[in-house]
Amino acid sequence: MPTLATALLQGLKDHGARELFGIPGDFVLPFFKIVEETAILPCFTLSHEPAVGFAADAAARYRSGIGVAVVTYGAGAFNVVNAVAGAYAERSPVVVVAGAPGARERASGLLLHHQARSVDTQFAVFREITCDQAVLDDPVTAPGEIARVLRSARERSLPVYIELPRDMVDVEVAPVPVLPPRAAEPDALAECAAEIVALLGRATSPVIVVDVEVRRYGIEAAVATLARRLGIPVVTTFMGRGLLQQAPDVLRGTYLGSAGDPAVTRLVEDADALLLLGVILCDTNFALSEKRFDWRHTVLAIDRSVRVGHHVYPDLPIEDLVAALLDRTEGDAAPKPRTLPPFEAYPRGLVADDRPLAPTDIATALNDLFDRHGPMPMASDIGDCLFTAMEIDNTALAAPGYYAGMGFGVPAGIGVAAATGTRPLILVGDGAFQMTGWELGNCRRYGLDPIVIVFNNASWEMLRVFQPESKFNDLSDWNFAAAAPSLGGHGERVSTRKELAAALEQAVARRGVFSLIEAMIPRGVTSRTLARFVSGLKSARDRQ
Ligand code: PPY
Repeated sequence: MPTLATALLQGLKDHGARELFGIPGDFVLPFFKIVEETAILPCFTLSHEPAVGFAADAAARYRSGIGVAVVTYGAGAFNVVNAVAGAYAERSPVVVVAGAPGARERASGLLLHHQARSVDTQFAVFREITCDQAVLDDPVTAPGEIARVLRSARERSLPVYIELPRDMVDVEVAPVPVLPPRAAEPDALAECAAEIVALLGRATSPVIVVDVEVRRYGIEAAVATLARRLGIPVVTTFMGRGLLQQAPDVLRGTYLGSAGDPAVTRLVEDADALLLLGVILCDTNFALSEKRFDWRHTVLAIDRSVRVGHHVYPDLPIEDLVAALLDRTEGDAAPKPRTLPPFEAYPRGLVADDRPLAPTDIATALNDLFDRHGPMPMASDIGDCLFTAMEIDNTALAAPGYYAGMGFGVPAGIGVAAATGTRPLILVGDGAFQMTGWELGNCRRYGLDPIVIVFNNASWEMLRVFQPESKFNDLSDWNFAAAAPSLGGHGERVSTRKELAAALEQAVARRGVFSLIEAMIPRGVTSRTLARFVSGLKSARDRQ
Protein backbone atom coordinates (compact mmCIF):
# COMPACT_ATOMS: atom_id res chain seq x y z
CA MET A 1 0.00 0.00 0.00
CA PRO A 2 1.33 3.47 -0.77
CA THR A 3 1.69 6.09 1.92
CA LEU A 4 -0.63 9.09 1.80
CA ALA A 5 2.18 11.30 0.48
CA THR A 6 3.08 8.95 -2.38
CA ALA A 7 -0.59 8.28 -3.16
CA LEU A 8 -1.21 12.02 -3.35
CA LEU A 9 1.79 12.58 -5.62
CA GLN A 10 0.85 9.68 -7.88
CA GLY A 11 -2.76 10.88 -7.89
CA LEU A 12 -1.68 14.37 -8.94
CA LYS A 13 0.41 12.86 -11.73
CA ASP A 14 -2.43 10.60 -12.88
CA HIS A 15 -4.66 13.69 -13.08
CA GLY A 16 -2.19 15.46 -15.37
CA ALA A 17 0.24 17.31 -13.06
CA ARG A 18 3.77 17.30 -14.41
CA GLU A 19 5.58 19.31 -11.75
CA LEU A 20 5.11 21.03 -8.40
CA PHE A 21 5.91 24.59 -7.38
CA GLY A 22 6.45 25.18 -3.70
CA ILE A 23 8.17 26.59 -0.67
CA PRO A 24 8.76 24.34 2.33
CA GLY A 25 8.05 25.17 5.97
CA ASP A 26 7.99 22.96 9.03
CA PHE A 27 4.36 21.83 8.71
CA VAL A 28 5.06 20.59 5.18
CA LEU A 29 8.67 19.42 5.57
CA PRO A 30 7.79 15.71 5.85
CA PHE A 31 5.84 15.96 2.58
CA PHE A 32 8.70 17.80 0.83
CA LYS A 33 11.03 15.00 1.94
CA ILE A 34 8.83 12.46 0.14
CA VAL A 35 8.57 14.76 -2.89
CA GLU A 36 12.36 14.86 -3.11
CA GLU A 37 13.03 11.20 -2.37
CA THR A 38 10.39 9.68 -4.65
CA ALA A 39 10.86 12.17 -7.52
CA ILE A 40 7.34 11.26 -8.71
CA LEU A 41 7.01 14.88 -9.83
CA PRO A 42 9.85 17.41 -10.11
CA CYS A 43 9.57 20.31 -7.68
CA PHE A 44 10.55 23.90 -8.38
CA THR A 45 11.04 25.94 -5.24
CA LEU A 46 10.77 29.73 -5.50
CA SER A 47 11.39 32.57 -3.04
CA HIS A 48 7.98 33.88 -1.94
CA GLU A 49 4.63 32.08 -2.02
CA PRO A 50 2.82 34.55 -4.30
CA ALA A 51 5.25 33.46 -7.01
CA VAL A 52 4.51 29.80 -6.28
CA GLY A 53 0.82 30.45 -6.93
CA PHE A 54 1.45 32.45 -10.11
CA ALA A 55 3.88 29.85 -11.50
CA ALA A 56 1.44 26.99 -10.83
CA ASP A 57 -1.36 29.04 -12.41
CA ALA A 58 0.64 29.76 -15.56
CA ALA A 59 1.72 26.12 -15.84
CA ALA A 60 -1.96 25.15 -15.70
CA ARG A 61 -2.88 27.74 -18.34
CA TYR A 62 -0.19 26.63 -20.74
CA ARG A 63 -0.74 22.92 -20.37
CA SER A 64 -4.55 23.06 -20.17
CA GLY A 65 -4.35 20.91 -17.06
CA ILE A 66 -3.86 21.20 -13.33
CA GLY A 67 -0.98 23.19 -11.78
CA VAL A 68 0.17 22.44 -8.24
CA ALA A 69 1.30 24.82 -5.46
CA VAL A 70 2.71 23.27 -2.27
CA VAL A 71 2.90 25.55 0.77
CA THR A 72 3.21 25.36 4.50
CA TYR A 73 0.54 26.11 7.08
CA GLY A 74 -0.60 29.68 7.75
CA ALA A 75 2.38 31.89 7.03
CA GLY A 76 2.91 30.05 3.74
CA ALA A 77 -0.67 29.35 2.71
CA PHE A 78 -1.97 32.86 3.42
CA ASN A 79 0.77 34.23 1.19
CA VAL A 80 -0.65 32.36 -1.77
CA VAL A 81 -4.24 33.56 -1.28
CA ASN A 82 -4.09 36.42 -3.78
CA ALA A 83 -2.64 34.21 -6.52
CA VAL A 84 -5.33 31.58 -5.90
CA ALA A 85 -8.05 34.25 -5.93
CA GLY A 86 -6.75 35.37 -9.31
CA ALA A 87 -6.71 31.80 -10.56
CA TYR A 88 -10.33 31.43 -9.42
CA ALA A 89 -11.37 34.62 -11.19
CA GLU A 90 -9.62 33.55 -14.39
CA ARG A 91 -10.68 29.92 -14.12
CA SER A 92 -7.29 28.28 -13.77
CA PRO A 93 -7.26 24.89 -11.97
CA VAL A 94 -4.55 25.40 -9.37
CA VAL A 95 -4.32 22.64 -6.76
CA VAL A 96 -3.17 24.04 -3.41
CA VAL A 97 -1.51 21.41 -1.22
CA ALA A 98 -1.06 22.96 2.22
CA GLY A 99 0.67 21.49 5.23
CA ALA A 100 -1.17 21.60 8.56
CA PRO A 101 -0.78 20.59 12.20
CA GLY A 102 -1.17 16.92 13.09
CA ALA A 103 -4.04 15.54 15.22
CA ARG A 104 -2.11 15.59 18.52
CA GLU A 105 -0.96 19.18 18.00
CA ARG A 106 -4.48 20.30 17.17
CA ALA A 107 -5.70 18.90 20.49
CA SER A 108 -2.81 20.26 22.56
CA GLY A 109 -4.72 23.30 23.78
CA LEU A 110 -1.87 25.60 22.78
CA LEU A 111 -2.03 28.08 19.96
CA LEU A 112 0.30 26.81 17.25
CA HIS A 113 2.87 28.87 15.39
CA HIS A 114 1.64 30.13 11.96
CA GLN A 115 -1.95 29.89 13.22
CA ALA A 116 -4.14 32.95 12.56
CA ARG A 117 -7.42 32.70 14.47
CA SER A 118 -8.60 29.13 14.92
CA VAL A 119 -6.67 26.14 13.66
CA ASP A 120 -9.19 25.91 10.80
CA THR A 121 -9.04 29.56 9.71
CA GLN A 122 -6.84 28.55 6.78
CA PHE A 123 -9.42 26.05 5.58
CA ALA A 124 -12.17 28.67 5.89
CA VAL A 125 -10.18 31.19 3.85
CA PHE A 126 -9.47 28.72 1.07
CA ARG A 127 -13.06 27.51 0.99
CA GLU A 128 -13.95 30.95 -0.30
CA ILE A 129 -11.53 30.86 -3.26
CA THR A 130 -11.56 27.20 -4.29
CA CYS A 131 -14.36 25.09 -5.74
CA ASP A 132 -13.72 21.95 -3.66
CA GLN A 133 -11.68 21.08 -0.57
CA ALA A 134 -10.38 18.06 1.32
CA VAL A 135 -8.71 17.71 4.71
CA LEU A 136 -6.76 14.46 4.65
CA ASP A 137 -7.20 13.45 8.27
CA ASP A 138 -8.68 10.00 7.68
CA PRO A 139 -6.64 7.30 5.88
CA VAL A 140 -9.78 5.42 4.81
CA THR A 141 -11.51 8.32 3.06
CA ALA A 142 -8.42 10.28 1.92
CA PRO A 143 -7.89 8.60 -1.52
CA GLY A 144 -11.54 9.13 -2.48
CA GLU A 145 -11.48 12.74 -1.26
CA ILE A 146 -8.35 13.48 -3.28
CA ALA A 147 -9.96 11.93 -6.37
CA ARG A 148 -13.16 13.96 -5.94
CA VAL A 149 -11.28 17.22 -5.45
CA LEU A 150 -9.01 16.66 -8.45
CA ARG A 151 -12.00 15.79 -10.61
CA SER A 152 -13.66 19.02 -9.48
CA ALA A 153 -10.56 20.99 -10.47
CA ARG A 154 -10.60 19.47 -13.93
CA GLU A 155 -14.35 19.55 -14.46
CA ARG A 156 -14.84 23.14 -13.31
CA SER A 157 -11.39 24.47 -14.21
CA LEU A 158 -11.13 26.18 -10.84
CA PRO A 159 -8.66 25.99 -7.92
CA VAL A 160 -9.06 23.34 -5.21
CA TYR A 161 -7.59 22.95 -1.72
CA ILE A 162 -6.00 19.86 -0.17
CA GLU A 163 -4.88 20.08 3.46
CA LEU A 164 -2.30 17.55 4.56
CA PRO A 165 -1.77 17.26 8.34
CA ARG A 166 1.90 16.57 8.88
CA ASP A 167 1.35 13.39 10.90
CA MET A 168 -0.55 11.82 7.97
CA VAL A 169 2.29 11.84 5.46
CA ASP A 170 3.51 8.29 6.14
CA VAL A 171 0.16 6.65 6.86
CA GLU A 172 -0.66 3.79 4.49
CA VAL A 173 -3.64 4.31 2.22
CA ALA A 174 -5.17 2.86 -0.95
CA PRO A 175 -4.09 4.42 -4.26
CA VAL A 176 -5.99 7.47 -5.54
CA PRO A 177 -8.45 6.51 -8.30
CA VAL A 178 -9.16 8.69 -11.34
CA LEU A 179 -12.91 9.24 -11.42
CA PRO A 180 -14.53 9.33 -14.87
CA PRO A 181 -15.55 12.79 -16.06
CA ARG A 182 -19.28 13.46 -15.92
CA ALA A 183 -20.63 14.01 -19.42
CA ALA A 184 -23.69 15.98 -20.47
CA GLU A 185 -27.12 14.39 -20.44
CA PRO A 186 -27.45 13.28 -24.12
CA ASP A 187 -31.00 14.58 -24.70
CA ALA A 188 -30.24 17.96 -23.17
CA LEU A 189 -27.05 18.18 -25.20
CA ALA A 190 -28.85 17.33 -28.45
CA GLU A 191 -31.60 19.86 -27.78
CA CYS A 192 -29.11 22.57 -26.86
CA ALA A 193 -26.95 21.95 -29.96
CA ALA A 194 -30.01 21.95 -32.22
CA GLU A 195 -31.17 25.24 -30.77
CA ILE A 196 -27.79 26.85 -31.28
CA VAL A 197 -27.47 25.62 -34.88
CA ALA A 198 -30.93 26.99 -35.63
CA LEU A 199 -30.14 30.33 -33.99
CA LEU A 200 -26.91 30.66 -35.96
CA GLY A 201 -28.66 29.54 -39.14
CA ARG A 202 -31.16 32.41 -38.87
CA ALA A 203 -28.38 34.97 -38.47
CA THR A 204 -26.70 36.77 -41.32
CA SER A 205 -23.69 38.15 -39.44
CA PRO A 206 -22.94 35.86 -36.48
CA VAL A 207 -19.64 36.02 -34.60
CA ILE A 208 -17.91 33.56 -32.27
CA VAL A 209 -16.17 35.14 -29.25
CA VAL A 210 -13.65 32.93 -27.43
CA ASP A 211 -12.21 33.27 -23.96
CA VAL A 212 -10.04 31.24 -21.61
CA GLU A 213 -12.26 28.19 -21.03
CA VAL A 214 -11.67 27.27 -24.65
CA ARG A 215 -8.05 26.69 -23.75
CA ARG A 216 -8.71 25.31 -20.28
CA TYR A 217 -10.69 22.43 -21.81
CA GLY A 218 -8.31 21.92 -24.74
CA ILE A 219 -10.84 22.71 -27.48
CA GLU A 220 -9.12 25.48 -29.44
CA ALA A 221 -8.69 23.27 -32.55
CA ALA A 222 -12.29 22.02 -32.33
CA VAL A 223 -13.62 25.58 -32.12
CA ALA A 224 -11.51 26.60 -35.12
CA THR A 225 -12.94 23.67 -37.11
CA LEU A 226 -16.46 24.67 -36.11
CA ALA A 227 -15.85 28.27 -37.18
CA ARG A 228 -14.49 27.12 -40.55
CA ARG A 229 -17.38 24.77 -41.10
CA LEU A 230 -19.98 27.44 -40.27
CA GLY A 231 -18.10 30.25 -42.02
CA ILE A 232 -18.27 32.33 -38.84
CA PRO A 233 -15.44 34.69 -37.87
CA VAL A 234 -13.85 34.41 -34.42
CA VAL A 235 -12.50 37.09 -32.10
CA THR A 236 -10.94 36.70 -28.66
CA THR A 237 -11.83 38.76 -25.62
CA PHE A 238 -9.12 40.84 -23.90
CA MET A 239 -8.74 38.06 -21.32
CA GLY A 240 -8.63 35.46 -24.09
CA ARG A 241 -5.84 37.14 -26.03
CA GLY A 242 -3.43 34.44 -27.23
CA LEU A 243 -6.14 31.87 -27.94
CA LEU A 244 -6.44 30.20 -31.34
CA GLN A 245 -3.03 31.39 -32.41
CA GLN A 246 -2.87 28.18 -34.46
CA ALA A 247 -5.91 29.23 -36.49
CA PRO A 248 -5.13 32.59 -38.10
CA ASP A 249 -7.53 31.78 -40.93
CA VAL A 250 -10.60 32.15 -38.67
CA LEU A 251 -9.33 34.60 -36.07
CA ARG A 252 -10.02 38.26 -36.83
CA GLY A 253 -8.44 39.83 -33.73
CA THR A 254 -9.21 40.83 -30.15
CA TYR A 255 -12.38 42.63 -29.18
CA LEU A 256 -11.54 45.68 -27.08
CA GLY A 257 -14.67 47.76 -27.62
CA SER A 258 -13.90 51.45 -27.87
CA ALA A 259 -10.20 50.78 -27.14
CA GLY A 260 -9.60 48.40 -30.01
CA ASP A 261 -9.39 48.03 -33.76
CA PRO A 262 -12.63 49.65 -35.04
CA ALA A 263 -13.14 46.90 -37.63
CA VAL A 264 -13.14 44.21 -34.93
CA THR A 265 -15.39 46.30 -32.70
CA ARG A 266 -17.90 46.76 -35.53
CA LEU A 267 -17.80 43.07 -36.36
CA VAL A 268 -18.86 42.18 -32.80
CA GLU A 269 -21.23 45.06 -32.11
CA ASP A 270 -23.03 44.72 -35.44
CA ALA A 271 -23.35 40.93 -35.19
CA ASP A 272 -26.91 39.63 -35.26
CA ALA A 273 -25.94 36.52 -33.23
CA LEU A 274 -23.09 35.95 -30.77
CA LEU A 275 -21.73 32.59 -29.71
CA LEU A 276 -19.70 33.30 -26.56
CA LEU A 277 -17.55 30.23 -25.89
CA GLY A 278 -15.97 30.03 -22.44
CA VAL A 279 -16.32 33.78 -22.05
CA ILE A 280 -15.97 35.54 -18.69
CA LEU A 281 -18.58 38.32 -18.68
CA CYS A 282 -16.41 40.87 -16.89
CA ASP A 283 -15.79 44.60 -17.15
CA THR A 284 -12.37 44.32 -18.81
CA ASN A 285 -13.90 42.10 -21.52
CA PHE A 286 -17.11 44.06 -22.13
CA ALA A 287 -17.42 47.36 -20.27
CA LEU A 288 -15.84 49.09 -23.24
CA SER A 289 -18.86 48.27 -25.35
CA GLU A 290 -21.51 50.91 -25.79
CA LYS A 291 -23.94 48.15 -26.65
CA ARG A 292 -25.56 45.71 -24.24
CA PHE A 293 -26.12 42.13 -25.31
CA ASP A 294 -29.34 41.25 -27.00
CA TRP A 295 -29.84 38.00 -25.13
CA ARG A 296 -32.40 36.75 -27.62
CA HIS A 297 -29.56 36.27 -30.09
CA THR A 298 -26.75 35.34 -27.71
CA VAL A 299 -25.39 32.00 -26.56
CA LEU A 300 -23.02 31.82 -23.60
CA ALA A 301 -21.20 28.65 -22.55
CA ILE A 302 -19.26 29.03 -19.28
CA ASP A 303 -18.83 27.09 -16.04
CA ARG A 304 -20.54 23.92 -17.29
CA SER A 305 -23.73 25.64 -18.28
CA VAL A 306 -25.05 27.01 -21.54
CA ARG A 307 -27.36 29.99 -21.81
CA VAL A 308 -29.30 30.16 -25.07
CA GLY A 309 -31.38 33.29 -25.29
CA HIS A 310 -33.25 33.52 -22.01
CA HIS A 311 -32.92 29.95 -20.80
CA VAL A 312 -30.07 27.92 -19.33
CA TYR A 313 -28.97 24.31 -19.75
CA PRO A 314 -27.24 23.35 -16.50
CA ASP A 315 -24.46 20.77 -16.26
CA LEU A 316 -23.43 20.89 -19.86
CA PRO A 317 -19.65 20.84 -20.35
CA ILE A 318 -18.34 23.13 -23.07
CA GLU A 319 -16.25 20.38 -24.64
CA ASP A 320 -19.37 18.23 -25.06
CA LEU A 321 -21.22 21.18 -26.54
CA VAL A 322 -18.54 21.92 -29.13
CA ALA A 323 -18.30 18.21 -30.03
CA ALA A 324 -22.08 18.09 -30.48
CA LEU A 325 -22.05 21.21 -32.66
CA LEU A 326 -19.34 19.62 -34.79
CA ASP A 327 -21.39 16.41 -35.12
CA ARG A 328 -24.49 18.31 -36.16
CA THR A 329 -22.70 20.34 -38.80
CA GLU A 330 -20.61 17.50 -40.22
CA GLY A 331 -21.09 17.26 -43.97
CA ASP A 332 -22.98 20.56 -44.21
CA ALA A 333 -22.50 22.31 -47.54
CA ALA A 334 -19.72 24.87 -47.25
CA PRO A 335 -21.32 28.20 -46.34
CA LYS A 336 -20.98 31.25 -48.52
CA PRO A 337 -17.83 33.03 -47.40
CA ARG A 338 -18.67 36.32 -45.72
CA THR A 339 -16.87 39.49 -46.61
CA LEU A 340 -14.77 40.11 -43.56
CA PRO A 341 -12.83 43.11 -42.35
CA PRO A 342 -9.07 42.86 -42.63
CA PHE A 343 -6.99 41.30 -39.93
CA GLU A 344 -5.56 43.62 -37.36
CA ALA A 345 -2.27 44.89 -38.77
CA TYR A 346 0.44 44.71 -36.15
CA PRO A 347 3.35 47.14 -36.43
CA ARG A 348 6.54 45.85 -38.06
CA GLY A 349 9.80 47.27 -39.37
CA LEU A 350 11.31 49.15 -36.43
CA VAL A 351 13.52 52.03 -37.47
CA ALA A 352 16.66 51.34 -35.46
CA ASP A 353 17.58 54.94 -34.71
CA ASP A 354 18.44 57.06 -31.66
CA ARG A 355 14.86 58.07 -30.86
CA PRO A 356 13.66 57.40 -27.31
CA LEU A 357 11.47 54.35 -26.76
CA ALA A 358 7.69 54.26 -26.76
CA PRO A 359 5.74 51.09 -25.87
CA THR A 360 4.73 50.64 -29.52
CA ASP A 361 8.42 50.43 -30.44
CA ILE A 362 8.71 47.39 -28.18
CA ALA A 363 5.75 45.73 -29.94
CA THR A 364 7.29 46.55 -33.32
CA ALA A 365 10.69 45.19 -32.33
CA LEU A 366 9.12 41.97 -31.03
CA ASN A 367 7.08 41.44 -34.20
CA ASP A 368 10.30 41.86 -36.18
CA LEU A 369 12.07 39.44 -33.86
CA PHE A 370 9.31 36.83 -34.24
CA ASP A 371 9.51 37.22 -38.03
CA ARG A 372 13.20 36.40 -37.90
CA HIS A 373 13.30 33.72 -35.18
CA GLY A 374 9.74 32.43 -34.80
CA PRO A 375 7.18 33.38 -32.16
CA MET A 376 7.83 32.90 -28.45
CA PRO A 377 5.26 32.01 -25.80
CA MET A 378 4.56 35.02 -23.60
CA ALA A 379 3.58 35.82 -20.03
CA SER A 380 2.64 39.38 -19.18
CA ASP A 381 1.91 41.36 -16.07
CA ILE A 382 -0.89 43.90 -15.87
CA GLY A 383 -0.09 47.44 -16.93
CA ASP A 384 0.90 49.03 -20.19
CA CYS A 385 3.01 45.97 -21.01
CA LEU A 386 -0.26 44.03 -21.44
CA PHE A 387 -1.84 46.72 -23.62
CA THR A 388 1.33 46.77 -25.69
CA ALA A 389 0.93 43.00 -26.10
CA MET A 390 -2.27 43.76 -28.04
CA GLU A 391 0.03 45.19 -30.73
CA ILE A 392 2.19 42.06 -30.80
CA ASP A 393 1.24 39.15 -33.08
CA ASN A 394 -1.34 36.86 -31.57
CA THR A 395 1.05 34.37 -29.96
CA ALA A 396 0.34 32.36 -26.79
CA LEU A 397 -0.12 34.80 -23.91
CA ALA A 398 -0.91 34.14 -20.26
CA ALA A 399 -1.84 37.31 -18.39
CA PRO A 400 -4.20 38.56 -15.67
CA GLY A 401 -6.47 40.40 -18.11
CA TYR A 402 -9.49 40.20 -15.81
CA TYR A 403 -8.24 39.92 -12.23
CA ALA A 404 -5.53 42.45 -13.11
CA GLY A 405 -3.33 41.74 -10.09
CA MET A 406 0.28 42.91 -10.25
CA GLY A 407 3.30 40.63 -9.87
CA PHE A 408 2.07 37.80 -12.11
CA GLY A 409 4.44 38.25 -15.08
CA VAL A 410 7.87 37.09 -13.88
CA PRO A 411 6.74 34.07 -11.83
CA ALA A 412 4.24 33.12 -14.54
CA GLY A 413 7.06 33.15 -17.08
CA ILE A 414 9.12 30.94 -14.78
CA GLY A 415 6.11 28.60 -14.54
CA VAL A 416 5.77 28.50 -18.32
CA ALA A 417 9.48 27.74 -18.76
CA ALA A 418 9.41 25.01 -16.10
CA ALA A 419 6.18 23.44 -17.34
CA THR A 420 6.74 23.52 -21.09
CA GLY A 421 10.52 23.41 -21.50
CA THR A 422 10.20 26.32 -23.93
CA ARG A 423 11.80 29.73 -23.62
CA PRO A 424 9.24 32.38 -22.77
CA LEU A 425 9.17 36.11 -23.23
CA ILE A 426 8.11 37.97 -20.11
CA LEU A 427 6.58 41.46 -20.32
CA VAL A 428 6.49 43.38 -17.05
CA GLY A 429 6.40 46.97 -15.83
CA ASP A 430 8.72 48.40 -13.21
CA GLY A 431 5.95 48.56 -10.60
CA ALA A 432 5.15 44.86 -10.91
CA PHE A 433 8.84 43.98 -11.20
CA GLN A 434 9.36 45.56 -7.79
CA MET A 435 6.89 42.98 -6.44
CA THR A 436 8.12 39.70 -7.87
CA GLY A 437 11.04 40.37 -10.25
CA TRP A 438 13.46 39.05 -7.64
CA GLU A 439 12.19 35.53 -8.42
CA LEU A 440 14.43 35.57 -11.50
CA GLY A 441 17.20 34.59 -9.10
CA ASN A 442 15.75 31.07 -9.20
CA CYS A 443 16.29 30.63 -12.96
CA ARG A 444 19.94 29.66 -12.73
CA ARG A 445 19.30 26.68 -10.45
CA TYR A 446 16.85 25.20 -12.92
CA GLY A 447 18.62 26.22 -16.12
CA LEU A 448 15.73 28.47 -17.21
CA ASP A 449 16.50 31.31 -19.59
CA PRO A 450 13.48 33.56 -20.17
CA ILE A 451 13.85 36.87 -21.96
CA VAL A 452 12.41 39.57 -19.70
CA ILE A 453 11.45 43.02 -20.95
CA VAL A 454 10.94 45.48 -18.12
CA PHE A 455 8.94 48.50 -19.27
CA ASN A 456 10.62 50.98 -16.95
CA ASN A 457 9.02 54.41 -16.78
CA ALA A 458 9.74 54.79 -13.06
CA SER A 459 5.99 55.00 -12.47
CA TRP A 460 2.75 53.26 -11.76
CA GLU A 461 1.88 54.57 -15.19
CA MET A 462 -1.47 52.84 -15.60
CA LEU A 463 -2.60 54.43 -12.36
CA ARG A 464 -1.36 57.77 -13.60
CA VAL A 465 -3.66 57.39 -16.60
CA PHE A 466 -6.60 56.89 -14.21
CA GLN A 467 -5.57 59.75 -11.92
CA PRO A 468 -2.94 62.04 -13.46
CA GLU A 469 -2.83 64.52 -10.58
CA SER A 470 -1.31 62.12 -8.04
CA LYS A 471 2.41 62.37 -7.41
CA PHE A 472 2.58 59.04 -5.60
CA ASN A 473 2.63 57.41 -9.02
CA ASP A 474 6.23 58.61 -9.47
CA LEU A 475 8.63 55.82 -8.50
CA SER A 476 12.38 55.97 -8.35
CA ASP A 477 14.69 54.39 -10.88
CA TRP A 478 15.91 51.10 -9.44
CA ASN A 479 18.30 50.18 -12.26
CA PHE A 480 17.08 46.61 -12.61
CA ALA A 481 19.60 45.80 -15.35
CA ALA A 482 22.46 46.38 -12.94
CA ALA A 483 20.91 43.90 -10.49
CA ALA A 484 20.62 41.11 -13.07
CA PRO A 485 24.18 39.71 -12.76
CA SER A 486 23.84 39.20 -9.02
CA LEU A 487 20.66 37.22 -9.71
CA GLY A 488 22.58 35.01 -12.13
CA GLY A 489 21.39 36.60 -15.35
CA HIS A 490 22.35 39.15 -17.95
CA GLY A 491 20.98 42.69 -17.81
CA GLU A 492 21.02 45.56 -20.24
CA ARG A 493 19.41 48.96 -20.07
CA VAL A 494 18.22 50.37 -23.40
CA SER A 495 16.88 53.86 -24.10
CA THR A 496 16.75 54.06 -27.89
CA ARG A 497 15.19 52.05 -30.67
CA LYS A 498 18.64 51.06 -31.96
CA GLU A 499 19.72 49.79 -28.54
CA LEU A 500 16.47 47.84 -28.13
CA ALA A 501 16.77 46.06 -31.47
CA ALA A 502 20.39 45.10 -30.75
CA ALA A 503 19.67 43.92 -27.19
CA LEU A 504 16.79 41.69 -28.38
CA GLU A 505 18.92 40.08 -31.05
CA GLN A 506 21.68 39.37 -28.52
CA ALA A 507 19.20 38.02 -25.99
CA VAL A 508 17.87 35.48 -28.48
CA ALA A 509 21.42 34.23 -29.08
CA ARG A 510 22.25 34.03 -25.36
CA ARG A 511 21.11 30.69 -23.91
CA GLY A 512 21.30 29.25 -20.41
CA VAL A 513 20.80 32.43 -18.35
CA PHE A 514 17.91 34.86 -18.16
CA SER A 515 18.25 38.02 -20.22
CA LEU A 516 16.74 41.16 -18.74
CA ILE A 517 16.22 44.07 -21.09
CA GLU A 518 15.32 47.18 -19.16
CA ALA A 519 13.51 49.39 -21.67
CA MET A 520 13.58 52.98 -20.42
CA ILE A 521 10.37 54.74 -21.40
CA PRO A 522 9.74 58.41 -20.67
CA ARG A 523 6.99 59.05 -18.13
CA GLY A 524 3.62 59.74 -19.70
CA VAL A 525 4.37 57.89 -22.95
CA THR A 526 1.89 55.00 -23.20
CA SER A 527 0.44 52.68 -25.79
CA ARG A 528 -2.61 53.96 -27.63
CA THR A 529 -4.64 51.09 -26.26
CA LEU A 530 -3.95 51.89 -22.60
CA ALA A 531 -5.26 55.43 -22.80
CA ARG A 532 -8.39 54.33 -24.70
CA PHE A 533 -8.95 51.38 -22.35
CA VAL A 534 -8.79 53.49 -19.22
CA SER A 535 -11.10 56.15 -20.60
CA GLY A 536 -13.51 53.38 -21.69
CA LEU A 537 -13.50 51.85 -18.19
CA LYS A 538 -14.07 55.26 -16.63
CA SER A 539 -16.99 56.11 -18.87
CA ALA A 540 -18.51 52.66 -18.26
CA ARG A 541 -18.30 53.39 -14.52
CA ASP A 542 -19.98 56.73 -15.06
CA ARG A 543 -22.77 55.11 -17.12
CA GLN A 544 -23.70 52.80 -14.24
C1 PPY B 1 -4.90 32.99 -19.97
O1 PPY B 1 -4.19 34.00 -20.04
O2 PPY B 1 -5.45 32.68 -18.95
C2 PPY B 1 -5.10 32.11 -21.14
O3 PPY B 1 -5.56 31.02 -20.99
C3 PPY B 1 -4.69 32.54 -22.45
C4 PPY B 1 -3.62 31.70 -22.94
C5 PPY B 1 -3.46 31.61 -24.29
C6 PPY B 1 -2.43 30.87 -24.81
C7 PPY B 1 -1.55 30.24 -23.96
C8 PPY B 1 -1.71 30.33 -22.61
C9 PPY B 1 -2.75 31.07 -22.09
